[in-house]
Amino acid sequence: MATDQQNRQAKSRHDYQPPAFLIPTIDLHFELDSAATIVSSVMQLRRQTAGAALKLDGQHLKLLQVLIDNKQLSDAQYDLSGESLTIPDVPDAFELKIVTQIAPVENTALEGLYMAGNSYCTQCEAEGFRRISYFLDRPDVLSEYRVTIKAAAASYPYLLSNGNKIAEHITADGSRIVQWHDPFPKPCYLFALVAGDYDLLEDNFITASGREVALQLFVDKGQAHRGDFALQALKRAMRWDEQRFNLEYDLDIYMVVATDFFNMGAMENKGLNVFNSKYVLAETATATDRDYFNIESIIGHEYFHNWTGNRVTCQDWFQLSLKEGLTVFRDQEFSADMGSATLCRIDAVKLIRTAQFAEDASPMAHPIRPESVLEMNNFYTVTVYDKGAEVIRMLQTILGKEGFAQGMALYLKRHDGQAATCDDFIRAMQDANRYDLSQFALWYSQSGTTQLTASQQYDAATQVLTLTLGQSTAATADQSVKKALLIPVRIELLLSGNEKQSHLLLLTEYDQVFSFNNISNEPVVVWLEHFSAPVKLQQQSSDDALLHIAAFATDGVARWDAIQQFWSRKVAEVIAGKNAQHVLPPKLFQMMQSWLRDPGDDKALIAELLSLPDFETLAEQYEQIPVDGILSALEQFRQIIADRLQSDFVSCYQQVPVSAYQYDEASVGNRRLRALCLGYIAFQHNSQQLLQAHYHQADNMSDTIAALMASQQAQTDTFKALLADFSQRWNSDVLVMDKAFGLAATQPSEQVFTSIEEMQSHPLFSWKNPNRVRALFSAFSMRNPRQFHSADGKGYQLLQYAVAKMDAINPQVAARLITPLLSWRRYDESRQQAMRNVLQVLADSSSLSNDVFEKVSRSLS
Ligand code: 0A1
Ligand code: ZN
Repeated sequence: MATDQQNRQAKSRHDYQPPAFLIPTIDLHFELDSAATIVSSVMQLRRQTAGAALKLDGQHLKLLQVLIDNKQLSDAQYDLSGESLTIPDVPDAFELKIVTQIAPVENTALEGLYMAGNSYCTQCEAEGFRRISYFLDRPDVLSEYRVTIKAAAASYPYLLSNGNKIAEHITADGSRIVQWHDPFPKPCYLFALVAGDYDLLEDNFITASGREVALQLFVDKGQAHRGDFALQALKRAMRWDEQRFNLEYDLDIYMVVATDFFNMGAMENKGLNVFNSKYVLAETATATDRDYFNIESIIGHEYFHNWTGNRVTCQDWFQLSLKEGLTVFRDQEFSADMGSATLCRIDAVKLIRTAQFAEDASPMAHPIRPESVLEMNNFYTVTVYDKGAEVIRMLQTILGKEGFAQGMALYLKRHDGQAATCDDFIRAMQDANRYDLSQFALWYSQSGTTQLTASQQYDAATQVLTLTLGQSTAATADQSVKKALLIPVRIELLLSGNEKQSHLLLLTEYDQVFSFNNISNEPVVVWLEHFSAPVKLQQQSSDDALLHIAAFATDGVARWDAIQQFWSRKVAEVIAGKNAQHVLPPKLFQMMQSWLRDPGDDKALIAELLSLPDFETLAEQYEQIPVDGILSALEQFRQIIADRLQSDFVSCYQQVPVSAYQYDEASVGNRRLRALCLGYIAFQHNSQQLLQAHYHQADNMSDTIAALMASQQAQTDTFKALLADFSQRWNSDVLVMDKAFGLAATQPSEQVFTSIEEMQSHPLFSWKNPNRVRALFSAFSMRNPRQFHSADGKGYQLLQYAVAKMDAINPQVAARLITPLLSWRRYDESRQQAMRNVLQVLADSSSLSNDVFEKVSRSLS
């Protein structure tokens, strides 16, 4: 590791100390200027800890003035070393005024106040407020905010901040001055400011208790026609939270701003959400079904944070899952109620089985409540968010929907207006239900993926069924000793003659036996129905039993799961040297054929049942990932299926109804199944015409993308022509060009390297925009296993180039980009070498950010 002068000090959860001072009110003044914004902050402070000096956080700030109770301090009265402002001698209660100057135009990290094109925008979570002014930048310091913004009136018609607008006027010299007041005390990470010229969409919502809330959606000029879906989704989310959890919105206005410059998906700032525009803007011609789904779910997510995150926030950042796991769970429940619950669940399960299991097996493994953090931005992870949501879901499974809702109500009542902990949440659930959750709480402190082993024994004479469950969790990079967890295992028994039984088993020991009497015949057991716990399942069932489950289980997720497990077994057999043709039983094809011939109403599920598992899911079944073996097995199976069921794919494709675009469950299912068929048909030599027709006849982006992806995956000549046409047609629309970048970057052929090179000089590509960089490079490293893992190491070098370049611009995005390289130990000797080499090059660089440093150093140690 290069010697570094920086102060890189990881923090531990156990070192938490309450703040030495509180800041009940803050009055902020902004004079906006892209190169020299003046921020003046007037705060009331109250001492909590006797004798303590006042130490405020600050980064990249030019300090102009410090005053205590209106008296200016001399340089000798404070210390500005490191990234803080320390004032040793302060009274117990006083007014502190701080004036700083910042340069939004130089802020390419997009944390704090930055320029998003011609607009000003902020992002303060997790620790961005310290780039705006000196402050106690921690979530347990809650203040009431008054904000005044001044900017040139003509260029900035909208000057926005949290809460209610209380005044607006234009001065004689043409400045606009707007004042905001947020009555709800909040931590500074929820502060937001936006200034710009936008198109505005307006609507309103009447809450259950009859209050009217103004809804305002701000989008870039010319984009108003793409805003309606998000606005409607917001209203659905508001209604849903009232109905499901009895939670009403609390301010008179709710604003959403869409920006193309954003590090993440969106941000729940009180009353003023900021969204990555790809999660707001949609119209039939530009947005896929997946885009519509994401918009609804993220609009819901940010809205639901108003209670789980804002009204009750986190004591410290180690508690992040308190708001994120819970809010992801809430948005998943919302999405399930709005569309296909089965498909939502399948999506969530895929994410856990790919990215989350991979994270558990990586040097960055951590519990949903991390113990040690160098750079907080590195812990907005799939573990904290999505495994966190699984943990909440298990609570609901154990306590029941009603019991869970009571726990939620108690939690919100107890902690409204406070900064709480994960333990507070568990305690509320426990108290509301009089249920001992002490063992369950281990899910918060234990990292790693638990292996569940399941077997069955049936005694025909006594009619007793005995089920045996076992759990074990291997040591992870961060933790060696693992205890037995409380694991809710939902099962279904498929008996003869269509008889079925459902049970919930609570596994509390390492090994446990469950007996069932009066079972008239040996059932097929569906284990872990609906993925009732985020674990890896090893079951002793036969191939036949898996196919039986795929055909007959009640739960669609369980059906899909069974066939996924079936394929993963078959892939393993081929890797072990068996012939791909021979390992597939005729029964499999009969079943697939019957689905294609009579797909019924749930066509989206049928499309999932007919899909092979993806590379990333299969990879997680292996400690050492056999890259070439998995890819080759998948390719063989895909060709075999395409050949064997060729005519069925064609007739199903022709029979699925096509109608003018609508985003609803049935039409989404139709498009998905047609796209699935097209994907297999593309592997026939004579498919070119159909691919072209699908592309040219498409009246919506889902169908367009389906044609592009099918021709891309089958490596047809058509792909090049279609992508050229597509890029030409949309060459001035960034939102769609991101899809073109993604398609270029996921080509399975070596051509990908040239394409990525070319796309970097596209007029719309910019290293300063995270969406562009992710569209090209994350797509390549995370969705193009064939070329990313190219045996000559070219893929790794390309990613290293992108990470190094990005780290100087936007460390947070750079650190996310590097993820696939961290797990180098899981590949074969020569790939290990190639990956380690590029990591070492990064480690040797003298100017690494904390973000990238934390990951590279954990990976190489
Ligand atoms: N709290 C937001 C996600 C978010 C986190 C960090 C950010 O910048 C570092 C931005 C957004 C959410 O869960 O939606
Ligand atoms: Zn969130």
